[in-house]
Amino acid sequence: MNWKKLGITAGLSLSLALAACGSTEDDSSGDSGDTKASVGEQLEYTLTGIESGAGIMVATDNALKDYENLEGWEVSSSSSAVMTEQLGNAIDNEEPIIVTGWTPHWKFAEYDLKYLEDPKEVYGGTEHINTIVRKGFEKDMPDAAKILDNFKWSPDDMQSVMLELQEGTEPVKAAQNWIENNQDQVDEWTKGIEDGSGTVKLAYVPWQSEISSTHVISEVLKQKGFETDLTQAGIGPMFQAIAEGDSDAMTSAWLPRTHGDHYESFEEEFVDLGANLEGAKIGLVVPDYMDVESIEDLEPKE
Ligand code: PBE
Repeated sequence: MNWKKLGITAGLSLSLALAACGSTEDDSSGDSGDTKASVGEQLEYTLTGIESGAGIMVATDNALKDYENLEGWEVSSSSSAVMTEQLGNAIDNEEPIIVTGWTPHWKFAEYDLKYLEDPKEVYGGTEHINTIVRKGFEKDMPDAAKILDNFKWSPDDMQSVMLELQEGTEPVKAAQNWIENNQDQVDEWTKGIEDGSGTVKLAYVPWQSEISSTHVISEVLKQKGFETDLTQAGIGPMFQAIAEGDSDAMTSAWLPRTHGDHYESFEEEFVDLGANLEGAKIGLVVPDYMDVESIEDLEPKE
């Protein structure tokens, strides 16, 4: 089956596939004594992906090409929500699963997980998340631009907002809660800046990480008298909106690898204000109980 072609149902039916796979394992162990199905066999050679178009999915396609031992493997595409649901189900049953994962993410607060080593560095090393604004924004709205430029937080900060979103708190409320608990840090971002006016147009991809950063900076701008207008877009269209001046700013450029392609295709057409978060990461993530340490430990499909 070609998982890549299927939408969200692919993610849902994967659990059925896994269940079916479990029983195959039982049958075969009956035949061959204590021979255990390999991780690849148990997973039907499928990595659990997220939305196609995400940087991590592009990197995963590269991993499938670059690692010879991943011959015959595929990545399912569904959504981040389905991925985390499947991860949770697998962990409840102590079953194997390999997901496309990233940091910051609440799953690391919730479960014992590990990144598979990536000796070919297909997923890059440590990443940073940058704030990017349209050309002319700093001139048009210097105070708002200064706040965006000062915005800097840690993976733990972002993870805590993501966890609240996952627990069902509305994004605006989750952002307000974080600000309330971190007012000193926020005061540093707005230090010396007069109350402003006007609307700041923020673009973001509706991933929890981006929902978190965008709502936090939006609430901070609102505290300083600005209005904000939040638009959701895909990652490519988001870069394009900034490049064409339709949006003022975004806080979600994962670099250098994850969104490097988009960054390069619009380079020179926006202003990069630098990192708002250091220590991000993407890769293949598995539960700690799995006996796999490196992408190279996985076996090719027979
Ligand atoms: N993510 C979350 C995105 C960026 C933010 C890692 C899923 C991506 O892969 O493009």
